[in-house]
Amino acid sequence: MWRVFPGLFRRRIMLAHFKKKKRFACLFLALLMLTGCQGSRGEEIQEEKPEGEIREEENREEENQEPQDVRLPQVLSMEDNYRTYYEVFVYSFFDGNGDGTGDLKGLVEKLDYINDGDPATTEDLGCDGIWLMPVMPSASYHKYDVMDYYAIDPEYGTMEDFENFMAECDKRGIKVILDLVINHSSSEHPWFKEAAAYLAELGDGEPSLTDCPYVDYYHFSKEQKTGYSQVPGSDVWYYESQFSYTMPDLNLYNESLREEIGKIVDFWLAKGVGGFRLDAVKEYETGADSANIEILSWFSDMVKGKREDAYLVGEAWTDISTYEKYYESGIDSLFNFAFADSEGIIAKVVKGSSPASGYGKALQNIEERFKEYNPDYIDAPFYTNHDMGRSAGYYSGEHSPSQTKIAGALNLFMSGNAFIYYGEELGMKGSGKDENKRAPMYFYEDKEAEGMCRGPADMDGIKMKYGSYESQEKDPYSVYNYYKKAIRLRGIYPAIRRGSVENLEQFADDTLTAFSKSWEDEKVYLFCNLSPEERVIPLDGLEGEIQGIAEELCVDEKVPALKEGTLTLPGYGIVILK
Ligand SMILES: [Ca+2]
Ligand SMILES: [Ca+2]
Ligand SMILES: [Ca+2]
Repeated sequence: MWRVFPGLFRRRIMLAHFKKKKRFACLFLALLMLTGCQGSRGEEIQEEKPEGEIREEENREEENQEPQDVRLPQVLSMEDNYRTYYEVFVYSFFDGNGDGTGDLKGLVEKLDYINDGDPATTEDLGCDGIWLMPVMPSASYHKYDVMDYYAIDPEYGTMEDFENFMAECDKRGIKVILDLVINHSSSEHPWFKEAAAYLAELGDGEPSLTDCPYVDYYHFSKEQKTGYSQVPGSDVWYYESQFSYTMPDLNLYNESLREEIGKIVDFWLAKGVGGFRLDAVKEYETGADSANIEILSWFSDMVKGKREDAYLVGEAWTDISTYEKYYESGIDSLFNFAFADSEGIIAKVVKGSSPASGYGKALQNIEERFKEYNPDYIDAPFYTNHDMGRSAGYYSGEHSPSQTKIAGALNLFMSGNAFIYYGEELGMKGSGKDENKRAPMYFYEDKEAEGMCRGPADMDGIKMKYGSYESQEKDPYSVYNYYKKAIRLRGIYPAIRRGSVENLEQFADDTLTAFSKSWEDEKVYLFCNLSPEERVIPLDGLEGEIQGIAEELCVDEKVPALKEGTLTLPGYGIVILK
C-alpha cells in the first residue's frame, strides 16, 4: 500500500527516533531553545515542534503502535570494516601550538568535529574512520618520503601526542588507518644513506651484502635505466627512483626488508592503529602488475596473520580493468578510481556529460567484477583525494552548488568504506599544483584565528567559493549540512553502507538513476534526480515493495512526495524509499 502523506511518515519516523532517545530529549530541547533551533532538516521535527505538541504526538504514536523504522547511526565495533572514512592531512588541519602548521594536538582538538562519540548528537560529521596521511619523520611537507618508520615527525608532535590521539579516537569509535609508504623511502633514510655511501666508496666492484645488506633494500644498478637517478658521489651506480631522486624505490622482494616491514606493522598495530592505506601499490614493481599482486598478497597475509580485522586499502591509480585484478591479492580494498576525480563516473553523471543511468549500472557492474577476483572484497569509493583538484571546482553556473552536494552523496551512498577528503564537506576549492589541493582546513573565515593553519609554503592564494565551517554550520542548506546528513543516512541504513546493488534500469534515463540496495532483511530504493527540474516518476512495478518515503536528501527546501504510486522528486533531490 502506498503512503499518501510522506510528510507525516517522516514525522512519525522522527518521533520514533525521539522516543528512543528519551534520555537525551530534555537536554536536546533545552539546547534547541538556546541555539535558536538551527540545524539540518534531519532534526527538523524536534526543532519545529513545541514541546507540548511532541508529547501529544508521542502519545498518539504509542496508541498506534507504529513500527519504529528509524534508528540512530550505528555504532560499529572496531572490527567492522564498513565505515565512513575522513582523510586528514595533519599539516593543514588544525594547529595546536601556534606555529601555523597543523599537528596531532590540533587534530585532537578538532576530533569532535569529525565524531564526538555520541550517536545521538548531530553537531559532528559522524565519520567513524580516519585515514591519517603520513605522520612519520620526513624531509617534505607532505611526508610521503619516510626517514624513520618508527617515529612521528616533530612538526606534528611526539609519539606521546600520537598515543593520545589514538586514545581519543578509540573513545569516539573512530578506526584509524595509517598511510604506509613502502614503495620508496626518503633518500635521507639511514638504509639508503648507508647503501649509497657504501657504493660510492666501492666504485666499480661487486657489492657484498655481508658488508652492506642495505644495498639489496633498493634497486641499484650500474645502468641508468628509465626512472633511475645517480648515486651521490658515484659515477658508476644508479638507483631506481620513479617519483623523485629523493624517493628511492625499495626492493620489496628482499627478505630482510620484508622482516623489517613486519616489525613496522607490529609497532603501529601495538599503538592501536586499525590498518593501513598503502601508497602507490602499482609502483611496487613499476609496469609489473602480477609482481605487485604477489607483493600485496604477501603484505595482506602478513598483516592479517597479526590482526585479522586490520583493514587494508591500496592505492592503484590506474584504470579499473587493471586495479580490479589487484583484488586477487586478497587485499580488503582498492580505491575505486573509476568514480573519482573530475572525469570519473560521479562527476560525469552530475555534469551530464554521461547519462545518469550509467551510475546505477556501474554500481551493479563493479560488484560482479570485483567479486570475480575476491568474493570478500570491500569497495573503497572516494570522490577526491589529496592528489586531485577539489570537487567544488568541477562545476560552474547556477546549479553548481546543487551539483557539488549531490556528487558528495553519490560517493557516500556507495557500499564499502566511503572516503571523504577533508574540506570537501565544505566545498573547499583548490586545484592546479599539489599544494593548492592541500589548503588549510577552512574552519574560520579569519586566517589568523587560533588554530588555523598556514598551509603548504608554495600554495597559491585560494579564493573559496563557499563559506567556512563557522558560517555553513548555521545554514541548513549549506554544503556542510548536506554532507553531514548524507553521512548520517549512510550510518543509519546498513543497506546503504554495505548493501548489494540492483540497478533499476526501467526508471533510469539521462538525468535519473535508480537502484535498490539490500543487506540482510533491509532493502532500500534510491532515486536520484541529476537534473535541476522536478521529476514526476510513476513507480510502476514497485507496488507492494515500498511502504513510503523513509528519507530524503535534498539541496534546498523542496522535498519529495509520494502519492498514489507516483514519486515527485525535486531537482537534484535524492529519495530513499523503503
Ligand atoms: Ca603546529
Ligand atoms: Ca554525534
Ligand atoms: Ca617501486
